[in-house]
Amino acid sequence: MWEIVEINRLQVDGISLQSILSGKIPAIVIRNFYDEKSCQTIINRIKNHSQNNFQNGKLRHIGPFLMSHTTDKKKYFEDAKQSQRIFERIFCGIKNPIIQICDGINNMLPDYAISLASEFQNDYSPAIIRIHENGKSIPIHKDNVRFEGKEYALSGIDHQISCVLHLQESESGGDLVMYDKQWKKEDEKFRNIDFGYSSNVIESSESCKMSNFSAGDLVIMNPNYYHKVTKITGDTTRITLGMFLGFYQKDSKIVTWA
Ligand SMILES: O=C(O)CCC(=O)C(=O)O
Repeated sequence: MWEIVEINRLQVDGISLQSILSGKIPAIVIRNFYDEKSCQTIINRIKNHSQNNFQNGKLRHIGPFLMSHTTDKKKYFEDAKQSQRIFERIFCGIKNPIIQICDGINNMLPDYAISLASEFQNDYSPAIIRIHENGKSIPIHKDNVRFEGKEYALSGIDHQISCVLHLQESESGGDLVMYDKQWKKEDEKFRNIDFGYSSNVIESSESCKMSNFSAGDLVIMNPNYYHKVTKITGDTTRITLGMFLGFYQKDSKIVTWA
């Protein structure tokens, strides 16, 4: 059975990460990875960061996403710089979740050095906070900077892993579905015009669904496997912090970005 593995913080090891990279398991969920009270502090600060836009549903994310800037590097790096200052304010005086995720990964792979990705002295964006409101879903897609990010030096990584920290849950929906199928170039014929892929791409592939997330849970997955997030319902927005890890095997180096 291809199933998401739930572990606690003490059980994490390099083997589990290897299993994600090889596709043996779709994802790991680390329960209570980040403390709930700090999640609440972050949510309150996000609301204050842009009160009007939060209330009228216009604030969709904080921090740029490289995949939305594949042909506009200049803007991506400008926005990335600005996002670092915003994150500093949001995480001021509490444990920075980005650092906590990096420390957690470093504990799993102590032989690797981990740092924020940079290119010609430009730092990449360290993370993206996503605010998903009622009715929002994320269609079937994959994330693969080696293919999508050809303009960026980062596209030279060997492997990519995705980390999603849950900060607030919606009343219902917002489930993560993962398919036992890796993206390959021939699949581009199934690509939608705007974003994601037609469901034909995962036809007859085994899938698994994770639906009971709580604030503070961390999901680690191989984003080259097709995945989607089901429709969110209810008045409470689903808020997550996402970041990627890129592995340079030969140099035992991990870089992070969003
Ligand atoms: O929010 C999630 O659970 C997954 C987000 C996602 O699809 C991604 O990071 O590629």
